Amino acid sequence: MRKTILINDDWKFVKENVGAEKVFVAQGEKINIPHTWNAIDGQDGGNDYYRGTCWYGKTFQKPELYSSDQVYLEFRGANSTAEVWMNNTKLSTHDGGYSTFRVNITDALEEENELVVSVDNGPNDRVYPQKADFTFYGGAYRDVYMVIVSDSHFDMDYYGGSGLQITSEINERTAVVNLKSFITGDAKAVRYSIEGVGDLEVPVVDGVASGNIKISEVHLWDGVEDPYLYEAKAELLKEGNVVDRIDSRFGCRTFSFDKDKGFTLNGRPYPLRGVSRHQDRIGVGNAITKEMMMEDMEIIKEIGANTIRLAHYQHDQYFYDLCDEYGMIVWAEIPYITEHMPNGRENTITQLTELIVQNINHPSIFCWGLSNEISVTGVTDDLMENHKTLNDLAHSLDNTRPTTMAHAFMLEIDEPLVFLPDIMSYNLYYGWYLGELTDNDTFFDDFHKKYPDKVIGLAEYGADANPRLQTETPERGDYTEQYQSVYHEHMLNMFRERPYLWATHVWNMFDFAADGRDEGGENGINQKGLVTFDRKYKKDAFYLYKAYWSNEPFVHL
Ligand code: GCB
Repeated sequence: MRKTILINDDWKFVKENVGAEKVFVAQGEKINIPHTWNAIDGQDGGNDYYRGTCWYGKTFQKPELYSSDQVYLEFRGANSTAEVWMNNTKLSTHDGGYSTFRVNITDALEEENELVVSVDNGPNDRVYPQKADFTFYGGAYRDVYMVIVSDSHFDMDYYGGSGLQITSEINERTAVVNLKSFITGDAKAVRYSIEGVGDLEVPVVDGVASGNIKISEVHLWDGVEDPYLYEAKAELLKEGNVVDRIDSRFGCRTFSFDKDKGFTLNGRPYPLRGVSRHQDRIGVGNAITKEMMMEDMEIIKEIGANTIRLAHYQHDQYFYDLCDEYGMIVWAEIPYITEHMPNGRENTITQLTELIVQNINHPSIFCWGLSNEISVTGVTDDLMENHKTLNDLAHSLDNTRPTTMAHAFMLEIDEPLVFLPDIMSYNLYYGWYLGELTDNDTFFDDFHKKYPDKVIGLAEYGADANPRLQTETPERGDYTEQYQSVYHEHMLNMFRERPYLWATHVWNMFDFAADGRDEGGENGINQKGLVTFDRKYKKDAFYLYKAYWSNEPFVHL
């Protein structure tokens, strides 16, 4: 039976590129994971934070195993390239700093083991992201697990997917739930069950087991009002015994993106008004805890948002879980951002595959984001081809959700790239970086007039505000809380008259580190958050949104 052991504690860390064999000799600093080496220097401005290779090491005794057991290490996120070594043998390399990856260490195990992991956040031309307005904190900054399974098991190599994929089709009050697993080894059958509904045994054919369970009178997953989750279980059977088991939650819902009504959920218009989230926070960078994630979610709930764009990369599994539980409508995306790199095509493909395969069961996810502002340095044939590949890939891995993109304002609305994804959005900053606030209105009016049949949304909009800067005469570019509020009040009123927008996402819920910045009285921080980087101070614009979005009466003292 599967055993999952958290192995975050008691690692050694060396902040220089010493090489695998020297990590323990060098007597590294004792640390626990989650860990980043840029917690401070990635947040202090100057764009001079350490980007390179550092080393993590850990010794451990061989766990108790049956002879045919398989042992995997599971890293939930190491930014951005990780190499895993066991007892001086390199076992694998993973490119991409925000997705889960697994390594089979079974054959390398000895009685006493030295596990060594190099993590590199240095620049290169093949792994995304390389250029963007946020700090690329290096490190093994999410949980690490050891997973022990018997030789027959639900697939651990399937891009780090859970080995169980759940989709549902809903007709009237009945849902037909498809459960599908990928299996390693020679087990012959899988028993699926949905708690409170029923179960079903199916054979394994060519490494795949698939079956449908019907739910009559389905309880829908219905957004923030009623995010109902079902519990599914898959048991792998060999000679009558259960040899592996995985659990997954899922939700049943229908939705559409309509050119006139915007987003509809379970048959009714469901206006999406929301925020974007970067994961990092002051002092710890991206090495955040579950409590911090929960705090973020509570703040997002308090403001009354019903959708989150999880920018600009794959977020922690725990955060997607929270989105399921809180009923958030999620835009999930890969960090294919700012500048297309011809040598990075392969990486966009693996990152998108990992995003989708690892997250396909989350009912909160409603679209897959292919890229962000990728056209700022021009739309080349190579970029276009790559997007076609990604768009097709997303459809082939998941035919239940649309693809989307966040376009830069300078991408002409007639460019073929605009309409490449199923639904699309623009990032607009009129009234902040350039132009007038009313240019936002005009942009959408012109677009809608020209393309009334196309579904469009607003993926980003915002203005920086430093709470230490206050004024009675707010003006664009002054970094005051007052201007931030003027800006957002205009946008809120603009949305009211344009119900066709499929979603709007404030940039950003929280201030975040962008070490290249030095402006508005702060170093290294993008201050477009409605809440400060330490989550301690809610800016005036936070309360503005709360007044517009939340049903609760409140007094802001
Ligand atoms: C954008 C980017 C985002 C930046 C934001 C800004 O369009 O997509 O990553 O942080 O603008 O604040 O300038």
